[in-house]
Amino acid sequence: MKLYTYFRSSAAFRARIALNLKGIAYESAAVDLRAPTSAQRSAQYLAVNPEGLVPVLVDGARVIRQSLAIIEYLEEVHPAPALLPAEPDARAQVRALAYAIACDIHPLNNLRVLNYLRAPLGCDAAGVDGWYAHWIARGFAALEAEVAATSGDGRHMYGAAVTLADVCLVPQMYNAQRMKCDVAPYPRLCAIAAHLQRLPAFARAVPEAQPDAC
Ligand SMILES: N[C@@H](CCC(=O)N[C@@H](CS)C(=O)NCC(=O)O)C(=O)O
Repeated sequence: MKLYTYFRSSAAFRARIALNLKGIAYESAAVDLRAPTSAQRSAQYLAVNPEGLVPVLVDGARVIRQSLAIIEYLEEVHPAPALLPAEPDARAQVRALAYAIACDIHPLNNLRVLNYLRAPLGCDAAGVDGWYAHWIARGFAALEAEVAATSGDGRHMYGAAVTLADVCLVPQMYNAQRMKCDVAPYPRLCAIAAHLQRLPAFARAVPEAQPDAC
């Protein structure tokens, strides 16, 4: 398999964790999102993904966009270890936690959104940082309350095994800390992320361990 990735992309980070958890070897194809390169908007990359976003997974003739679609594809073709529980309500709860991050926090703080705030909207650095921190705080406060009920052991978002929700939390927590957001008000999320970050599949997926890291 081949993964179009960028070391700092949290959506690609999710896909890397899932590939590692499932023990799937893959080749990395780096897409440098930084200006002035902005390779995600090159004609060559837009031919792979017209959305101009990473990650993209290529498996033979299959080209799969969107990190959650990629992870659910991996779940279907490599069911073990499972990232979704077997029981329907539990699956829905895990997806709800994952979507709260991937659909409601991450898109508001994506590179193209932050760039649009800078220009044309004219926000200064403090305004952009404030925007970022605001949406982390709104999202993490809700998740902190939710995991009080869903975590089975204080080390996982749901139950006592790694799920899709954990795969989404770690990159979001990594980015929040990189952006110097105050995460102290979310001790449960911090404890879960601290545990997960030590697992080899998560540790090998971190931005600084990627071949394109610089
Ligand atoms: N919903 C997409 C989001 C992908 C996404 O936003 N990727 C970011 C990096 S984390 C990106 O490629 N940004 C490029 C840009 O904003 O120009 C997914 O889950 O795959």
